[in-house]
Amino acid sequence: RMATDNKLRHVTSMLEVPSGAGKISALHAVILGEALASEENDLVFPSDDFARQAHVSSPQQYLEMYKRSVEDPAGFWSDIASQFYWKKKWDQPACSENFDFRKGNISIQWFKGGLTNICYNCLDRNIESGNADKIAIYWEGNDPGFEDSLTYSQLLDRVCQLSNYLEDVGVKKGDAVVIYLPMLMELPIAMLACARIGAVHSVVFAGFSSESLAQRIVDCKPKVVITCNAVKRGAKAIHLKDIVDAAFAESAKNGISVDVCLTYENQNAMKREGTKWQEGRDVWWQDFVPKYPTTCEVEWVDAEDPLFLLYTSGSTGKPKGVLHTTGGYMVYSATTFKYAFDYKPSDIYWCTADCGWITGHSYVTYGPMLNGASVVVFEGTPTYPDAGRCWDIVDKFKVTIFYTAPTLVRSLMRESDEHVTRSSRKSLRVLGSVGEPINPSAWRWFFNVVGGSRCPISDTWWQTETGGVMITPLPGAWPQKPGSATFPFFGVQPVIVDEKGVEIEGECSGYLCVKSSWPGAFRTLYGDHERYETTYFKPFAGYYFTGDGCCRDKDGYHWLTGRVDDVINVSGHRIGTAEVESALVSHPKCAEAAVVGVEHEVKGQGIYAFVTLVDGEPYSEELRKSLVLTVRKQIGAFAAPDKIHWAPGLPKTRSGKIMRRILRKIASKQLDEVGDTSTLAEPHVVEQLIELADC
Ligand code: 6R9
Repeated sequence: RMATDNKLRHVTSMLEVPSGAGKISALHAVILGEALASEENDLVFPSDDFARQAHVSSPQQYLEMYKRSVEDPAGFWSDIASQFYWKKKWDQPACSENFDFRKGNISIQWFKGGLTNICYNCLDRNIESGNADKIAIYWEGNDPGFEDSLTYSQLLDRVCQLSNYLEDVGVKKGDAVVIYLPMLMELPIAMLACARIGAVHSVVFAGFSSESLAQRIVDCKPKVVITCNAVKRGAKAIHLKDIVDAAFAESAKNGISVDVCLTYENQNAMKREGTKWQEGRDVWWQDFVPKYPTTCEVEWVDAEDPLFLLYTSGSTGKPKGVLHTTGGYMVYSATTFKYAFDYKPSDIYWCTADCGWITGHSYVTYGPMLNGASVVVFEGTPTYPDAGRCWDIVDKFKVTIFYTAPTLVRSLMRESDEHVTRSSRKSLRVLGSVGEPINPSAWRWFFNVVGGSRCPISDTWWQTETGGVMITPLPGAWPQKPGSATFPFFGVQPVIVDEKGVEIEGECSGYLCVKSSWPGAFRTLYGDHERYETTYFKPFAGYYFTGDGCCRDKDGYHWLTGRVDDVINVSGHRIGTAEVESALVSHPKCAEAAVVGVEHEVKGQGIYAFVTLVDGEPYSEELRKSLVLTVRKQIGAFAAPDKIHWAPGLPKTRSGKIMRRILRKIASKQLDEVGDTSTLAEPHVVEQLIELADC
């Protein structure tokens, strides 16, 4: 401990803190050491052994790199980008941006004019540098004993066959392809195959309902949808193809039809016999794809050509198609992967996220494969057959880096520690957390019980929109505080602003914004640049607004406090309250609905719905079930309300706006904090709601 304190003080005297580079002044506090020492008990230091071998092994080294990254972003990122293969180098400045809507349209460009291909950089480039026989994917099925693996060269063969097939059925550069698959190896294969030919993939999480899938199909109009017949989740088999068929029927009502539905026969879950089939549109993957050649020309694309679309929830009902482009995303996902997890070529890396979410894009597929990593892909659920499954998998593959979500940590924490301690886990060296704030008690359990008190935890804060990690500890560089995402990644300039959009310095709390672009930033919302500007750049002029609240403590550490908009975070899944409300009101017996998030022990937040029924309809358990079912059907099981609160009326202002602040207090039973209700159109509804709380 003493040694580290001295190290921090020593850094102080050596480091010249530049003025003007905003964030560095906040970091300055940390370097001063005194502030840190006052919270000694809350700090967790990396071991000297870990720090010694880390890519970034001291605050000083971090600060030197960070300083350059914000003072000369183009130079910093160009040096890193040069490590990738470019068919042609960018001929314009590496970065151009307008972050201020008052000066014109928001635009972000990185490496414009450069020609590259992310699939080539993931596969061909690693194979050429001697990794042909290195395992790219270790696949672990839902049921223990089902497993598979692919080396980098085998993966390239599979990807090329699919690329050739897609080209053969008419998919061209810029065309959208929807992928609706569980965590089979075919999922990353399909992503990479699209990227190889310049097609834009849009992966839809296979837990989404047919209606959600249809909504996305209608929005991006794919030529091809890639799916499988069925998947096993725990002991249950789910017919995915039926869901896709229902989505096609729904899309057709909106005049959108899909030419080809490429269906993988997932024999581990179910044989193909009995699958509903539409000749001419539906095609079995196994009958065609393997017949294609295992080499396929690369489509060289501009750095600013789109790579993928990923729909995410916002504060209005319609999901937003977040668009990422190629060059910047490639450089950013690879670099954040390397540093946030201190990745080394000998690591075996496992991220439990599904490729249906951004974490699976950046940290199952692209980031790791750009680094030539061996990645574990797990099809199943972490508690099947029992709560020790994750640690069995860690021991089986000798996983060294394990990246997961706080909700999983909390759910496993409730089970007996024996599920953990029956395994060795000695291969582990770095742990990671993402998706929501990790509460200090879960952090400590993860650190002590899972990581044997020896593995730093990278609590990575970021978003679908940011493409990669934005605020994270670099393991080995900083002493950690359980529950804090710590400091910004290279090139990221987070600021905290007040409600007027004025930057607040030092110890403070407010709205988290970002001041300038980073290569992994999303470039637009598909088909709706105006909504992009309105949602993210207009709330606080001159900044990207994240939608999150954040505190910065006296040492400059960042503590994320959750969403400040109408988005709730259930088990790390983003759900717009408006989406759930519109599903509820589509029920013939529901007149009105208002949804808020409430604290939930395992999920982080639970969904709490206030429902007003159409005139005269009596409450019943049956009706409650049917409302919940409607949400499951329209969005997916993960969005099902935890609680339906019958509401004869909702608290509204005289102008008709629902007062969610009051609903949140009622939902969390903080009745003495309901506050002033005199501005309500009908103040008595609050009492009614309180009376009905336990019905
Ligand atoms: C990567 C991902 C983004 C929202 C984000 C924030 C929350 C994510 C977090 C975190 C605290 C962390 N969030 N990581 N909050 N600490 N380490 O999750 O993307 O699904 O778009 O969600 O998740 O609220 O705004 P996405």
